Amino acid sequence: MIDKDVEEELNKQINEEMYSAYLYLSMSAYFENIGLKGFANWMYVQYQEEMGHAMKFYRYVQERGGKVRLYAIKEPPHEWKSPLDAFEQTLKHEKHITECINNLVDLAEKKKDRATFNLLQWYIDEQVEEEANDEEIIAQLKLIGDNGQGLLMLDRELGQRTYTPINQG
Ligand code: OFO
Repeated sequence: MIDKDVEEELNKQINEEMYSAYLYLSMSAYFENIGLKGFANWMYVQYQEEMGHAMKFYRYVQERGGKVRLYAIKEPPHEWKSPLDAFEQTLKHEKHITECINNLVDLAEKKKDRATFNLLQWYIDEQVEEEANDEEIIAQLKLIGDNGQGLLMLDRELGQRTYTPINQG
């Protein structure tokens, strides 16, 4: 049986991941509306990944004999100043998620919950990758500046991203 405090924090994290999915789906719509279909694709894949993150926690809580609680998802923004602004907000959000995961690791350690600690290692690696991806795109967008041709080239590249379902345990 899972510790009640751990269960509660994992349920809150399911909500954080669902909000991440909502945020990136909103960004996907924004990019599509401004004619950047490749960026929209990239964000749509990110939305799918976030749903995978939420469901991995969901499955885990159930498997440990806990109770999943689905809290209300807050409304994400629906407009950004520019593609660079959207990706800077994405990185800021991912840093917040990294902090949430680190807090969960601290709690699992405090409670000597080794199974949860083990699960969280996957999320730690995932956060390193996500922050690196966002930083790379931010650097490219800064180099591109006002160059429309460069933006369209990056749009084509981001249009290649495909979703690989994650193992939900
Ligand atoms: Fe973007 O990693 Fe989950 O939230």
